[in-house]
Order: sequence, then C-alpha cells, then structure tokens
Amino acid sequence: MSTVERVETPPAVEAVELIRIRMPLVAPFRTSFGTQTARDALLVHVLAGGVEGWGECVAMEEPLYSSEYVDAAEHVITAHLLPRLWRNGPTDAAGVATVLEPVKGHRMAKAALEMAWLDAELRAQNRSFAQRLGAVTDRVRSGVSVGIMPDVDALLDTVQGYLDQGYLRIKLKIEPGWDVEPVRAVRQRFGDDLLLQVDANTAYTLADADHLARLDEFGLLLIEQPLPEEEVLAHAKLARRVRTPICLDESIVSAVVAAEAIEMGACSIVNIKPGRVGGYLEAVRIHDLCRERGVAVWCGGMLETGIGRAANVALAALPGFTLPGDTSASDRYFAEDITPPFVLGDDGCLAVPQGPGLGVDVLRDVVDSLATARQTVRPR
Ligand code: NPQ
Ligand code: MG
Repeated sequence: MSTVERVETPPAVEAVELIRIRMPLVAPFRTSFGTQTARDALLVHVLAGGVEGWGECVAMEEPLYSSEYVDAAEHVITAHLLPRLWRNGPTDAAGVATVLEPVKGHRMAKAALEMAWLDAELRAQNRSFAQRLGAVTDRVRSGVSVGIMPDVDALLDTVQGYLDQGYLRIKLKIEPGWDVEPVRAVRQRFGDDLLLQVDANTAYTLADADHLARLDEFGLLLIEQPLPEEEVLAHAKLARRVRTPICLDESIVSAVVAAEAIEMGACSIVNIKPGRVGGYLEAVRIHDLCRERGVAVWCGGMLETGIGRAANVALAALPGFTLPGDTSASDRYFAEDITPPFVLGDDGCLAVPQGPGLGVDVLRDVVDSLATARQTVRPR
C-alpha cells in the first residue's frame, strides 16, 4: 500500500479504564480557596488496537478552583462523553473535541479523553507530544508556586529552599490579608532580580483596585486572576488602575474567551492550562493567537502526576511560552510519582520528553498501589 496520501483509519478504542488515585502531597498547599493535603487524580487509560494511551483529568476533588470536580468528571465521561465517542465510531485525537462539542462545558473531562486518544495515536505513529504540538526546544524553564504560609518567616524559608533547588521564578499565592507584606518581605530578602509574581485565584473585587495597586512598587512580572472567573471586563478596568500586568487563569476557558479578553484589555499575559481549556489542541490554538497578538503565555499547573506533567512540559516547549511556567519538578508535590520523576536540572529547566506519545513510562505498580477506585468502560 502506498504511504503517499494514505488516509489512516484511526485505531478503534476498545476499552477505557478509569483509575482514581490518591497521592499525598509532601506539604499542605494553601491557596485563597483552601488547603490541599492530597491530590485525588483521575487517570484515563485507553486500549486501542494493541496500543495504549494515558490521560489525566486535572479536576480537583472539590469544585473550589472551578466548577468541575473529579466525581463529576468521571460521571460525565462515563454517562455522556464516552457514549458519544462510541456512537460516532473511531475518531482520531483531533476529532475528539468535535464529537464532544455538543456537550457544554466539562472541559477538564473532555481534555483527559483527548489526551489519552492523542497519546495512543502518537505512540502508534512513533511521534512525541512535543513534535505533534510544535515544540521548538528540548528544555523548559521552570518556576514554582508557593502556598500561603502561617507567617512571613516560614515563607522566606520556603522560598529560599526553592531558590536553592534552582527554580527560576517564584509565584506567591495571595489573598486579602496575605499580599503586600509577604511580597515586600520576599522582594527585600531576595532582591530585585528575582522573577516574582502573585496569584490570587479570584480572591479580590474591583473595589480592591487601590489596594492591589500597592503591589506596583515591587516590580512583579504579573498578577494572576485577581477577580472572579466571569468578571473579564472588570479585569480590563483593573488593568487601567494598576501598573502590574494582569494575567488571566480561571477566566480563560477557551480560545474564543482568550481572544475576547485580550481585545478588551483584560490581560496582557495568559496562563495556559490544557485541562481548563478542553485539551492540548485548544491550548495550542490559544498559544498561537496570543503569539500573533504579542501576548506572552506560560504553562500553568494543576498538581499533575508525571502523566500530565509530561504533556505540560511538551506544551511549554512551544515558542510563545516565553515566561517560566508552573512546570515544577515532581518532588515539589509528591514523594513518589506514577512515572519516573521529573527532576529540575542545574539550569532550572525540565527536559522535554522525546519518546513516542507522552514519552514517559507509567509505573503500573505504583498506580495500583495508589488506586482508590477503578472501572473499565467498553463500547456496547
Ligand atoms: C493555579 N495551581 O495556578 C493553580 C491552582 C491550584 C500550581 O498554583 C489540587 C489540585 C490543588 C489542583 C491547588 C498552582 C490545587 C490545584 C491550586 C490547583 O491557580
Ligand atoms: Mg492560577
């Protein structure tokens, strides 16, 4: 058979295993929406014509970051998304989002399926995520997200520890009552050259504009998602009242919203999280449109296991990712990961996996030891 212009029939997915795992965090992680001590993750394992693929759903145990949560994601996958995919017949990874388009929202659930389909497809084609997404580098600069601490001394010790490890950028989680003082303390202790930014996870209102402008004197790279998810226009109004660049996270749920937010002047930087926007392919579209408009992007993090981390690192290797991401090493969060761990290099970078698909081996015995529930879904 000729290989020229051959239209390959995508491999039919014959089974989808949904595995819930509980991974303890190395330390509690406090944000403006709560304190997390463990990661309850949902893994998607697809089997298709002798190849396998892995996906990870980034929804949290509780709907505190966004409206999605892991039990709901698992339910919509089994009750709505997989039945649509089975009914449609075999589709390639690029077609998953199209088939699932009639279902509103549930982007983290959709992203997990598309990711598993992509991994299977790429493993079959002997191509990497990095190649498929358009990576232009084999190492990505890494930052770290630092939780709200009991006091400033504990914060300074924690930041010192991360800088000793080689992280290139520090992001402080903030909330009303924990903002100007910790930022001032970190700036004073570590100097003006430290790449420093803050993330409020929607904890403020537009009435706090004058207070947030007090952060201007500290030369922050950006302030991330100060206002509620739906308040895109309010971010544009805030942007005219502070000098620190506004970066959106929670608000950016699609390429369409990203384009509108930029046009409105609501953000000059975008945090790209593939789960939040419905998958890696939509994430690439957001990267592309931001790049066309001169808007810097960086790769966010959702405390991914090595599966999601591998794909994030591949994405962060695209040319528009000009700021260090929350692509931290595995040991920032977990003592034991379900893949060989991502380790921070002496240059403060993580290596982009180059093997087929995600390019990481899933340690099945570790997955099994952490599993709290599992089910296998087949077409019927
Ligand atoms: C953010 N991530 O950028 C998120 C928020 C976040 C690295 O700061 C469990 C699962 C706990 C997902 C805590 C970082 C979490 C989580 C925070 C996501 O806004
Ligand atoms: Mg954020």
